[in-house]
This record gives sequence, C-alpha cells and structure tokens, in this order.
Amino acid sequence: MRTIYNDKHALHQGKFEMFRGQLVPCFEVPDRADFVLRELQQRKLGAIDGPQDFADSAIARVHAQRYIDFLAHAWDEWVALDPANAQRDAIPSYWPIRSFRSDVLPASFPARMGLFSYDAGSPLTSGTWVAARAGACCALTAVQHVLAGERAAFALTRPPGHHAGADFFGGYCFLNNAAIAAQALRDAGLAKVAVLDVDYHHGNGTQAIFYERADVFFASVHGDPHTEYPYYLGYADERGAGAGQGCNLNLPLARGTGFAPWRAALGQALQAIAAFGADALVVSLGVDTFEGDPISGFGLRSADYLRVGEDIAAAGLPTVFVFEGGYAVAEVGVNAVNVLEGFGQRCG
Ligand code: OKP
Ligand code: ZN
Repeated sequence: MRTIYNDKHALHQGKFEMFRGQLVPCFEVPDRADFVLRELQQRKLGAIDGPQDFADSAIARVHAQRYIDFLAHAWDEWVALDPANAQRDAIPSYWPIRSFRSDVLPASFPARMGLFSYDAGSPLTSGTWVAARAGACCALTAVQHVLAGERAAFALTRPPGHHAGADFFGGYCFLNNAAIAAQALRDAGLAKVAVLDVDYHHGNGTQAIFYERADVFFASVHGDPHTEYPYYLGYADERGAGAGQGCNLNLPLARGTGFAPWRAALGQALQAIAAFGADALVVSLGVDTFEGDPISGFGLRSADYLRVGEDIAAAGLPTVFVFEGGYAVAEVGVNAVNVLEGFGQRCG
C-alpha cells in the first residue's frame, strides 16, 4: 500500500496541554509519525511519497472560510499580542458557550481563538497551520491514488483531524483530514462514501460535518462518552438528522473493553456501511485502542491490529486510511502498520 507522508508534520510541536489545572507535556508528539514511518520502511509496505499541493478551496469544501482564515494567521496574531508569545504556544481561555453569540467575530485574538475551539488541550504553535495544511494535502493525495484505481492508500500525518469541526479545533485536531478526504471522493463523482472511525475517541468533528447528509455515512467505535473524551457527543442515540437520518452510527464501549467485543462492534459498523451501499471508505485510523495507550482505556494488543486490517479489507471497498491517534509512542508504528499489513494480506 502506498503511503503519503506529511514531511512537514514536525512543524506542529506543542509544548504543553492543559490537564486538570496543570500544563502537562503534550501527548501528541512528532515522534508518533516518525515511528510509523520507520516501521513502514522496515517492513517495506510500499512506496512512501510526499503530498501534492492543493488549493485551500479543497479544504474549504469542509471547513468554514473564516475558520481557515483564522488558522492561517493565528500564529502571527498571537505573536503580535506580545513578542514574548513567540516562545509560548497559544492556548484559548474563553469560550462562547450557550447564551453567547457566535455570529460576531471579535477583534480580540484570544476571543476569536475561543470562538474557533472547544478545549484547552490543543496548543497552536508556529508551524500548526503549515503542518495541518500539508496533512490535508496528504489526505487529498491519497484520495487521488484511490481514484486512479489503487485499492488503498495511507495518509500518514499529524496533527490528527477527527475532532476538528467545520469551524473549530480541539482534541489535538485542526483540519479534519478524514472529512476532507470523504468530501473529495464525493466531489470526484462517487455517490456514497463511508467514514469508519476506529480511534479510541469519538470523531465528533467528522460526525458533525456530515450529520445532516445522506451521501456520507459515519460509523464509529469508541470509548463511552459518559466517561471518555470528547464527552459531549458520541452517544448511541445520535443517528443523523434531516436528510442524514439513519446515516450516523455510534457504537460506544465501556472503558476496559477488550478485543473480542471491540471486534464485534467493528463488524456491526462494517455491516452498516455495507447496507448503506458505500462506493468508497475513509478510515480514521487511530491506534489509541492499544492496551498500553497512556490516555485511553481499551485492551487491544499489537497482533489484534492485523485482524482489524483484515476485517476492514473484507468490506471490499476502495479505502483511504488517515492516521489519527495513538500515544504509546514505542508501539504506535507496529500497531498502525499491522492494520495496513492485515488489510494488504486480505485484499491481495
Ligand atoms: C485525540 B485523538 C489527556 C486528556 C485527553 C484529549 C484527547 C484527544 C485525543 N491528558 N484530551 O482522538 O486521538
Ligand atoms: Zn483518539
């Protein structure tokens, strides 16, 4: 399988994230992508290319223009507040929750930063926009290869994307690479696309982007939001709305769930995607379901990821894999590449 590697990913390098009243070192570190890259090279899983460049208009198919403009200039505005900010990550402090307005764009940069975000755990750094934009280009390049007839392609990028909504960042995510890929497949003429999200955390951004649409099905297996991030979305009763009624499937599982019940839920998600009649599949490939993940709570073992890849391949669909979470850095390469290898073995 071909990999499209974001060679600019390390330009996004957060220092600290807010956690229970303290700034703690970021879990979402550049080493994550480099460990996956090294594993791909060692196991010779296929060609590894850089992304092609795409215009911002491909990103604007999913993200609001005023949000794209904010991200593109955020770092310069942050440093303009105080030259000393050049040494500090930007983290929001104010959010317009219920009863506040979101139609007015405040002149204040910190106020705008809160308008376009939902947590204090996603530091924005000097290279965030360049890295995230190149990541979206990776996803779009992977789509091009699949449209050209390759059975599958892997967008290896960070920061991840599935928590980012049309106009907000959060959960370490700024641009929703999986949603951008799904939209590009639709724009190329495929009638129905499915997004399968196997990251430990619910892909609230992807769900929200497609929630009222009948042309993109979203299915997710994840930690029960009653106890797990992102808490405020990802419940089983969220089935889609309007034209998208029935096109959203959430399969939350309790913290502590092991591979057998997790795999059964994956089977349920794949069955729903088959019933939907998808023409192509985008997989939000997080491997923070691993038993050793420092911020998650499922019990998958490294060998289990081979089975995950086989099960996804059995769906028989053209597939774009997009890298998401996975914070056990030493094992993230083996786990992600096991999925891809299992997929390749099953589909030949
Ligand atoms: C991003 B992705 C840990 C708090 C967790 C956010 C988790 C984001 C996960 N100190 N905060 O879905 O892997
Ligand atoms: Zn995750």
